[in-house]
Amino acid sequence: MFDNLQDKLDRTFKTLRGEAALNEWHIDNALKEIRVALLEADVHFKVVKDFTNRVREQAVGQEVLTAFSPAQQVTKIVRDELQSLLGGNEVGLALVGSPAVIMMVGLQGSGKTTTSGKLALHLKSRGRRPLLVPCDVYRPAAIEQLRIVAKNVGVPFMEIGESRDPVAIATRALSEAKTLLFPAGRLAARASRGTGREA
Ligand SMILES: Nc1nc2c(ncn2[C@@H]2O[C@H](COP(=O)(O)OP(=O)(O)OP(=O)(O)O)[C@@H](O)[C@H]2O)c(=O)[nH]1
Ligand SMILES: [Mg+2]
Repeated sequence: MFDNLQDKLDRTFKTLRGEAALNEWHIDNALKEIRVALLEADVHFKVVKDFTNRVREQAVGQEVLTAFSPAQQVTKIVRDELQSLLGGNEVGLALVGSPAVIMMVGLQGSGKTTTSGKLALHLKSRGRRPLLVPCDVYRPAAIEQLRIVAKNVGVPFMEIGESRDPVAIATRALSEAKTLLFPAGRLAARASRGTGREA
């Protein structure tokens, strides 16, 4: 998704680079491309609208800095705005405890299951060992969906059997995750050493 966005932005900036001076027409054309690129990258249309408005305002109203070409200036504005759109600074995922627990909460259909799969894949690629656990016990299809997602991203999935008690499921998930992280031998060794820090 981001590769596609990058390609599109690169192409837009390349077109601008050929211009000695940028007028509103150039900027609007570039923004049209950027708008499509962001929408295709799944950015909400209101966010896209605000974003392109902010870029346009700055690009049109800016003073001409002779050290930079007009295209470079527009590129910088877009870059700065994109960075602030994404929150300004990079903030890592706060994973606390071992096992670290992430609970997905959200309205129906807001993307909890899909995001769980993406997160699991991301964390797996960073060397963590995620376990996906369904605590939505009211819809059998939700459990099945998470099972399929887990299989697709290649991470373990905890079967909940007949249990319909989310607290009991979550409690068991913690101990299952511990067993996954610290198989029997290692768990016993840790207990006898009585060490504090966990992986
Ligand atoms: N465009 C887009 N669609 C998404 C995204 N994440 C999820 N979806 C889609 O939104 C729909 C609902 O996603 P789910 O992950 O099932 O959402 P959920 O919150 O688990 O839904 P419930 O379990 O029914 O409450 C699915 O059709 C997903 O493919 C996303 O980032 N972008
Ligand atoms: Mg779901």
